[in-house]
Amino acid sequence: MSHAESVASIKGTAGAQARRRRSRGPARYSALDIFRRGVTNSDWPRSFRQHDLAKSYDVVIIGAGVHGLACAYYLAANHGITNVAVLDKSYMGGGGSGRNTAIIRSNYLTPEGVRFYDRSVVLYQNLAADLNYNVMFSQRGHLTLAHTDASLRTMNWRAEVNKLQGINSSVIDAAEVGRIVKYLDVSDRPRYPILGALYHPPGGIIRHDAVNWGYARAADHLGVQIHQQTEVLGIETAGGKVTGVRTNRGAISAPIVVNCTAGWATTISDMVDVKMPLITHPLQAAVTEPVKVFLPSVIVSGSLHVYVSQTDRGELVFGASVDPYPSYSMRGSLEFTESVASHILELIPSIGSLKVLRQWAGLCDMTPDYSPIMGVTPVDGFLVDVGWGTYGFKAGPVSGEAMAQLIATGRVPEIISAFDLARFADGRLVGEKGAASVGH
Ligand code: PYC
Repeated sequence: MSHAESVASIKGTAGAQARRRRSRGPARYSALDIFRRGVTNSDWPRSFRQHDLAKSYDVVIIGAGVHGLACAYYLAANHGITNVAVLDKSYMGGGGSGRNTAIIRSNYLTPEGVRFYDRSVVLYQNLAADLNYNVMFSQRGHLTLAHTDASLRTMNWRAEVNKLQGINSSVIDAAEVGRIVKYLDVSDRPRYPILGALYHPPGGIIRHDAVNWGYARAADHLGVQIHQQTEVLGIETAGGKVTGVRTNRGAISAPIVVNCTAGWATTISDMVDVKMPLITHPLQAAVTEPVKVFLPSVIVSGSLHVYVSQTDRGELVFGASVDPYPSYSMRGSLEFTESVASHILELIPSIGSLKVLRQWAGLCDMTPDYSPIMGVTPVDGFLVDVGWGTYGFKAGPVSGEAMAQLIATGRVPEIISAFDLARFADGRLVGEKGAASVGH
């Protein structure tokens, strides 16, 4: 069966049942229920169930991060395809989806990128209602500071591309930056004074774990199976088509397998001999003790290699560039802490006595053009949603929606058509390096 034939046979089966389930939605609780469970801390229902591995599924998704979970959710919710397994060799949301700094924005550099990430912003805006789960999306604004004429030029370029796509972004001067964020040093004292910024009011932050939990719960409710601790050891093919996967818990037959991993994207794609132009770098982050909320916006400085936002609990969350060497380490380093601390104090000198509580790293698969690799591959039925670099979490909803549409219809949706694997051979790169939150 080709991908198109698999699609036709899958769609015939579970559609009506899924639509009936969706209309009821996951369980809702009365205020009394929530109070009783909160006080006794018992009897909370599981967000998603455990299952024995079935012998076959219509779709197997590798990677239970936001991309894999969103793909499974939209397959079930939008297309009635529910015989879906999401496999993860570790635990749900334990990779980049639980390690990122939860920044959402669509102020990219290319029209393709802007349109794509903006669809994600729209889906994030409605996500709490869609999933019946509070994902705490706070559109508090996003400022990308410019400290040089060259970066001001890039900010102007991004603002113009954004405006042409109907996205709210503009360049503001240092005085306006100072009015928005009172604690920023906008004087000419620092080594690299702030000259202006790209201001993007729809940008903001979200509770990343809640997004993962919400998608997992809603997908489970619609009949998707999430299998943790289930490692894919091999992908079976016959005559150039996918037929299933081998896991540490047994073999599964499936006509469609989707690679939604980060860090292991090449390991999985190598199983079917599909080569991916990816290099994996760790990206570190850190969080401070909580203090009274004082930072109204996300702040990014490409030149100083630092970004910061404040969570609703009051912690400051910091990040920087990816580590300068390829590695699979997910540990923090002293070099990172020192460099983030020195740069952030140039921007906000008053936080000098705050204590850093934790630091960690996630793995970023960097492509040559900083855009993802999405869609079909030369192996029929083997699809990819990989190569997210430092942009993965913000793209979760739109990627899931588009990949689900591709699986259900057999046609590549326009919104991801520029991100195909073939572009590297054809020389059609979609250069998004200039929209990286910090220089890499
Ligand atoms: O692209 O906004 C971003 C980002 C922040 C942290 C990593 N990437």
